[in-house]
Amino acid sequence: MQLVGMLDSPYVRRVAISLHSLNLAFEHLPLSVFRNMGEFSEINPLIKAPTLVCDTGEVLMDSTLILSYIDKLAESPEDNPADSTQDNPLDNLLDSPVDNLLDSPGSNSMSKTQPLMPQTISDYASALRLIGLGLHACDKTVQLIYEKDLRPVDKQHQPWKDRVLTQLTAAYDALEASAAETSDWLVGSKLTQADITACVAWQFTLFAMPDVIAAGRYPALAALSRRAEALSAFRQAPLEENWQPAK
Ligand SMILES: N[C@@H](CCC(=O)N[C@@H](CS)C(=O)NCC(=O)O)C(=O)O
Repeated sequence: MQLVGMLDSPYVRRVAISLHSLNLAFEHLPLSVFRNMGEFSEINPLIKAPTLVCDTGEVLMDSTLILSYIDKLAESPEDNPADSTQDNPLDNLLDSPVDNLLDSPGSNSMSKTQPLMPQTISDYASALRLIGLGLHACDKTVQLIYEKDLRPVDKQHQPWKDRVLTQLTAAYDALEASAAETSDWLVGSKLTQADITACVAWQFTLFAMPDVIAAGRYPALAALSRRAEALSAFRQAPLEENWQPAK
């Protein structure tokens, strides 16, 4: 299985972290949708990151669809031998928050994986809501980047940027409220896709558009992000080389 795309894309990074958390073996091809268009389009002519090339040859797009595939894959271990070179996902999922801060690449006593989506319908709905907020924050940050970097200055439209910023802030306000309600992970006592997506979004915005969000207004989200970024699954998928998560 190959994951195509750079980890400075939050959509690629949430997939990579999920694959590490689920202990699924994959090859990462860090191709840029801008700088490596030719090579990318040979794999996926739509040039969309993330792209996942399945072992069956099927080419998938869209992080949420890819995650739905890999959740299914993790449920069928006979189809997908766990990668023995990777960390035990239970390090991430079952340890206490304090232990999670201490987990180190190298522990490796894989027995079984925990799904990244909660099992009960109410927790499942809570996770979907939070994932929606995190994805919205990613989408709005990307819109601001494209407006700033791709559109000529004289074509930029301030009312549009203001609208996008309002939407971005609303997403982080809602995530902060949810993070402040729990002293554990966002949904229950185990890391879920809600935590992965929210924390990936948060670091992406701070990295790509550091001036648009008043980070100090989001202490609970920042604390959640610190715990998440300390996990081996997150550390194995840094946003870029030598990158350090914002505190
Ligand atoms: N909803 C998609 C968004 C993916 C996305 O927008 N990826 C960006 C990279 S961050 C991309 O491929 N941009 C190139 C383009 O859209 O032309 C997902 O969740 O995967």
